[in-house]
Amino acid sequence: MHRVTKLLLLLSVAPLVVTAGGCSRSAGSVAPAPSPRVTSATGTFAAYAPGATAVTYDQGLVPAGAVATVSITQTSADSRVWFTVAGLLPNRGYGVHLHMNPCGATGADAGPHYEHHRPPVPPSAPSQPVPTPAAAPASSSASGKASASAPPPPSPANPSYVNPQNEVWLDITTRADGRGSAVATHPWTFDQPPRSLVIHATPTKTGPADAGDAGARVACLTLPA
Ligand SMILES: [Cu+2]
Repeated sequence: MHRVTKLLLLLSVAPLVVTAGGCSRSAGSVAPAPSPRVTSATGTFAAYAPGATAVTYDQGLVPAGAVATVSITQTSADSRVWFTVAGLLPNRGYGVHLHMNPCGATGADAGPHYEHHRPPVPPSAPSQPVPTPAAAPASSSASGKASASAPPPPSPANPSYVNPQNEVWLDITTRADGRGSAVATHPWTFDQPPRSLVIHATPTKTGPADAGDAGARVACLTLPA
């Protein structure tokens, strides 16, 4: 009986204590949402010079004087990249991506694509047409072509990793006036800062063997660190 009484007492007091501690200044003190972080760069393309922000490597495709702007906005949970350009060839497709390194004397200096660390689960692709051995009955492991259990490793041309969900692709088709723009949004933020935007000669491919390939790097805009 004693124990029961004590227990009841405790139970009836505990909520009071919690309430008393928890209700201080609760009204009107909603934590302000963190303001989005914005990184942006604008540049006028010209032949390479040390320290240049915007470099054209092929003035036939990205004429000197073309102007590009990129703006990256990140909240705590997602990101949005906006790209606009003027002064390119009219009615033409270009591949555009964020890359890891600042621009340099050659297109290669921009390094690889920015690739998000946590690749999305490969889409449950309509199972790759498994070559059905025409008449050969159960050739077991003889075909040697990998049991389907292991996930595909990341590779420069693996569409499971090199895709616009896992990287930042901003391909454009210019209008008749040579302007173009693109927006890419992702449900993640950058775990490393991309340092450049690269314009390629052709639209980005997505095939199993050539995912991410967009031809020559014809121009580059350096982003601030
Ligand atoms: Cu690229």
